[in-house]
Formats: sequence, C-alpha cells, structure tokens
Amino acid sequence: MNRGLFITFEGIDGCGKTTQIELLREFLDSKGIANTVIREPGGTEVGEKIRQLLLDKKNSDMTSLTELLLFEAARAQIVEEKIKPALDDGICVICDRFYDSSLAYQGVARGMGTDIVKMLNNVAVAGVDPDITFFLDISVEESIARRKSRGDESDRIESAGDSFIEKVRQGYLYAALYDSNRIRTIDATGSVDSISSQIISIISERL
Ligand code: Z5A
Repeated sequence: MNRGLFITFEGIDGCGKTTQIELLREFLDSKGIANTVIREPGGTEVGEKIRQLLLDKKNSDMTSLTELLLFEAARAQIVEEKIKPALDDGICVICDRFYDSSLAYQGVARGMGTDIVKMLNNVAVAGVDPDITFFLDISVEESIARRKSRGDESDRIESAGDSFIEKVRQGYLYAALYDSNRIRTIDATGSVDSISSQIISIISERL
C-alpha cells in the first residue's frame, strides 16, 4: 500500500486555512480518496488539553520556551497517535498548521531562533514530514479586517499585536524561500473559489 499524502496549511491568523481545507476535503471525497482532517495544536485528547493551556489568556506569564515546548509536545502526540498511523494506512492527512507554525511564531516572531525550533521539530515529528505545504499569504491589514468582521475575541497568541503578526508573516516568507520544493505560497487575497482551484490543481498533480 502506498503511503498517504501529507498536506499541511499555514499562514497568519484568518488567512483562510479552515475555508480551503474544507473545500479540499470535499474534492478528495468526490474522488473517493480516503482522508482525514486534523488541527494543531490539538487533534488528540492530550493535545486539546495542551491547546487550552496555550491559548488561555490567563497564562500571560508563560515563557517563550515553555510555549515552544508545549507546541512540540502536542505535535509529538498527534504525529504518533494520528498522523503516522493514517499515512501508513494510505490515508491522505490534511493538517491545519504543523511545524512551520512553530518556525514562524516561536522561531521568528517570539525570537527563539530558527535553529532550536528546527531541531525540536525534527525530534517531535521523527521523520514524518509533510509532502506539500500551502502557505496562504495575506497582509497583516487583511488579517485584522477578517478578524474584525468575524467579531471573535482574540486568544493569548492573537493578542500579541500587529507587529508580532508581521514578524510571523516574515517567518513564513523565510521558510517558503528556503524550502520552495515543499512550501507553495498562494496569494490568499483572491476569491475563495480561485484559491481553491489553485490548490486542487496542485494536489491533483500529486495524486
Ligand atoms: N501556533 C503557534 O504559535 N505555534 C505553533 O506551532 C502552532 C500554532 C501549531 C492556533 O490558533 C494558534 O496557535 C495560532 C498560531 C498558534 N494563533 N494565532 N494567530 P487557531 O487554531 O485558533 O486559529 P488559526 O489557526 O489562526 O485559524 P483561524 O483564525 O481560524 O483562521 P483560518 O482558519 O486561517 O481562516 P478561516 O476561518 O478559513 O477564515 C477566516 C475568515 O476569513 C472567515 O470569516 C472566512 O469566511 C474569511 N475568508 C476566508 N477566505 C477568504 C477569502 N479568500 N477572502 C475573504 N475572506 C475570506
């Protein structure tokens, strides 16, 4: 049996990952391709508990290193419990955020450095790397506008401010530059349908 395709989606808050993942899932279902959608942090019982710790605004004194290690702990759990078994069974895994989020948010925006994050990413995923990653690129202004229109209350990480989000975006642009074989940058300011068509056409070539 062939290993399933491992697809991840990345980008700053409100870039449209959830929207595009749902459309890709519908496409795969229509082709009869077995798939599963998961999100980080979370996706497992342990991971969802870690997610609550990470996003809770009351944990304002959490250090950057603690934050990074918690993201990596949730990742190690989901890789072992969900992602690897699904891929081994030939199931296509679509993940809403994966290790590039740690590179952009903790490595670049929090200033932890990309070397330590890459090292911990490697430990957490133990060789289970994405085959393809879509970086949905929007400006910080667009992110703020979408968040406002949703009217959601921001979580601990979203509350870090606009300059933080700009650094996150720069982190993604850096990652995409150095791993251009895997990371496909998509201009995510266009219409939902046009973005979906681009993603589906890229995935169709890989199936
Ligand atoms: N984090 C981290 O720091 N380190 C890590 O290693 C990991 C994560 C794994 C998780 O938040 C937080 O954890 C996140 C990064 C950090 N914090 N931040 N910021 P989350 O899971 O709660 O949220 P999120 O991942 O940021 O996703 P989101 O806010 O739900 O956004 P989204 O899924 O990318 O977007 P969406 O819900 O599809 O769309 C957002 C809105 O825009 C919605 O109203 C849509 O209808 C609209 N939309 C979508 N597409 C379009 C287009 N094309 N045009 C116009 N409007 C659109």
